Amino acid sequence: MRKRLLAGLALAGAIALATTGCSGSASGSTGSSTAGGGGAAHKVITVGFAQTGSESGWRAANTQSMKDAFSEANGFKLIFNAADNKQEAQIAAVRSFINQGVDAIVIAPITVDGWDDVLKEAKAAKIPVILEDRTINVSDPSLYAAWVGDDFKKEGQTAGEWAKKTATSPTNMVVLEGTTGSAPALDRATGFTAGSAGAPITTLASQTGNFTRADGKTVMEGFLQKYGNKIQMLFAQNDDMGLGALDAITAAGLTPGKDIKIVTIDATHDGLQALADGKFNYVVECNPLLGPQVSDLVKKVVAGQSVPKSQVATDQSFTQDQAKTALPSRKY
Ligand code: GYE
Repeated sequence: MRKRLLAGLALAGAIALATTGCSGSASGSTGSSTAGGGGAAHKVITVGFAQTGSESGWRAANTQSMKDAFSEANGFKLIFNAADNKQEAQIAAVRSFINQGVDAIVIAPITVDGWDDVLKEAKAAKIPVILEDRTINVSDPSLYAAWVGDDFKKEGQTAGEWAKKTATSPTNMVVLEGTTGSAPALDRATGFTAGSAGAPITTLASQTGNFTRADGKTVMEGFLQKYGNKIQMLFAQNDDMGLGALDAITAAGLTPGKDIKIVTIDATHDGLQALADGKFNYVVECNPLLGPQVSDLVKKVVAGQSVPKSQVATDQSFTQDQAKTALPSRKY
């Protein structure tokens, strides 16, 4: 009963927004929290969060940031699901949130494609969807209210520019790619190509390591078996795969950071430690602490307020010396 009434209010709110031109939250529900002030009690906002999985240090920091932001003390009830990086499992989690009648759904989409159907179902149920971290390809952008995340293409470009500066003579490179079909894997590759354009770099091999240490190690072992000491540079699309590769490189009798120059993306604590220790050569940051921004968006969308369609976090990059300075106060 109550749910239906709320849905009705949501529809009225959506129409009102549409007619006033605030299309940013057209799919927003207005029924879940009372207006601020006036002493009225605020209703708890129930949020289903479909996380990718637990593949990396970045992901652990992102999950923690989201759990902290969507706390009971902040007025939320969080239903958390981690999909082990399986798209079908993530879509099933979103469907279950819809069936539970949550007030809002947050998704960190594993891959860019395949979202249309379930997002249409959420829209039909008048449940707003907010995307965090990764982006998606979707037929109709009004299927989600907002996205907040990092600029993966720029991260790749920064890594590529470093590679170009470093490759002063012909250089053989291998690449450890992230999850196939994910926005960061696609965009970091595009960005790297743009940033390193014109450099005398030959890519010997490029393969997915699924953003994990274990696969980074296994795939790097394969690269080393095939190409041995021909490999002079490694671009790992995240820290964890680079960290896994360190084991393989050392086991092959080579010195990481010297025989093989390494650039990674994320700048987690472990990644910056490897950089400070001279095992990595350059690390580009990707900020995982998105929880406060996402929870703010959810509150506004649920209250029927208009929100920016996309918000991009700012990232920096680190040399070995800069890592030494940054490490003591690094939060993740
Ligand atoms: O770089 C990687 C993680 O989507 C930006 O996913 C995120 C990526 C991050 O597993 O470590």
